[in-house]
Amino acid sequence: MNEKPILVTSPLLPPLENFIPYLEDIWKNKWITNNGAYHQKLEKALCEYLEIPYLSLFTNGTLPLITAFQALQITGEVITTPYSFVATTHALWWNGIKPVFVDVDPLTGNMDPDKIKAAMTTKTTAIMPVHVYGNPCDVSNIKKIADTYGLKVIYDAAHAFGVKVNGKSILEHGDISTLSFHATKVYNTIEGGALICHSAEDKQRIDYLKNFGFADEVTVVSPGINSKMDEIRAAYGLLNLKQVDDAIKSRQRTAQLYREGLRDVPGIRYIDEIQNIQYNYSYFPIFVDKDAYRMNRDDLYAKLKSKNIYGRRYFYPLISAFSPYRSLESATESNLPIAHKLAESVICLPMSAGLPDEDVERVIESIKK
Ligand code: T4K
Repeated sequence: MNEKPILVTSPLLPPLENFIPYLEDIWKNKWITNNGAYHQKLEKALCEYLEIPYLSLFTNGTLPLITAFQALQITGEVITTPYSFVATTHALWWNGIKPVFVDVDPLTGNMDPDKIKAAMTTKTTAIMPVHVYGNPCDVSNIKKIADTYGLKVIYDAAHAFGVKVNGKSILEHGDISTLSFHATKVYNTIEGGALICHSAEDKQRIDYLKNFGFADEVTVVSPGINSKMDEIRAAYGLLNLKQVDDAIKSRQRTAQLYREGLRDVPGIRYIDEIQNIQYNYSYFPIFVDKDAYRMNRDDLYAKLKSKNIYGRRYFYPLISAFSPYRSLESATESNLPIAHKLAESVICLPMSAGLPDEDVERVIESIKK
């Protein structure tokens, strides 16, 4: 056999010849980090592209999450989801906040708002949902609960670059949303991320926080961190922004091929699209029902690997199953039955801009056989 490997994803890279003049300019100016010209341009360009007023760039997608809790001075307990990448919960741990896990919606894997109230205690201060795979959370019900009980909402929108509901950015919701621009994401700056807030005052404070807390040369307003994006990655990000629409279109085509190819395969489920949502096609998860498919997820995963097809089990194990968190009361399997079921049945299929149709067909055929 040894057909060529098909990886779960492949980064969107700007054309090298277009990047070189940007590098020459940076070399000439000798301004390579600390809110340089490319950094400022990229913040502005991203606000325009995403149709949001305030965005602060960060060096990755984990630090804006950590900073969000600092900025909002959140303490005590935060209600969150176990069905995500581990950075989501680590952001609470780094702030000395206790995570309280609640179960998820069986169709999307997003936090189930009906589970929030029962998880609240006198120490609850905020809710941290995740738009998993770029599928929007039930933002209106989450807002209702947050408003009723005076809780903040911080959305981990790492997967939700460019996603819209009824023509409006999903990033408008919550007190803060954060993005990841990691190499594996729909839009990347190699490593990178952003924090989206809703006022100039909040952005100002967040910009202080990501620069050690400096408000000016002699004033530190709070114990900030260093999370500034450098000029080289900001320039790279400007170039990638020019091709992200085409990249999303290409991913959409792949998603369409998977949908058509896998529609009638017994025991294989994928997440249906909803009409009023503009998706970014960041991931293509399938969920394997071992009885109907007559093979369990891990066997299919191994079978695909043996054919040089590398899906990934995002998000298995659940965050609540990892050693730092598994002794929490909310981490028990009986509290999170749906999250466990999804984590044990999911495989994210290969998905990247420019993935050749014949590779997609090879994945489909391997699942069908
Ligand atoms: N919140 C959520 C919900 C997240 O999903 C993430 C990150 C974060 C927060 C934190 O954001 P960051 O701090 O990371 O910006 C990946 C990513 O490292 C991570 O960013 C992402 N979520 C997570 C879901 O997936 P791995 O360990 O699966 O990546 P890795 O290195 O195994 O790469 C996967 C595949 O991508 C490789 O098999 C091939 C391809 N690849 C990867 C890289 C890095 C390339 O072709 N080239 C590359 O340079 O974590």
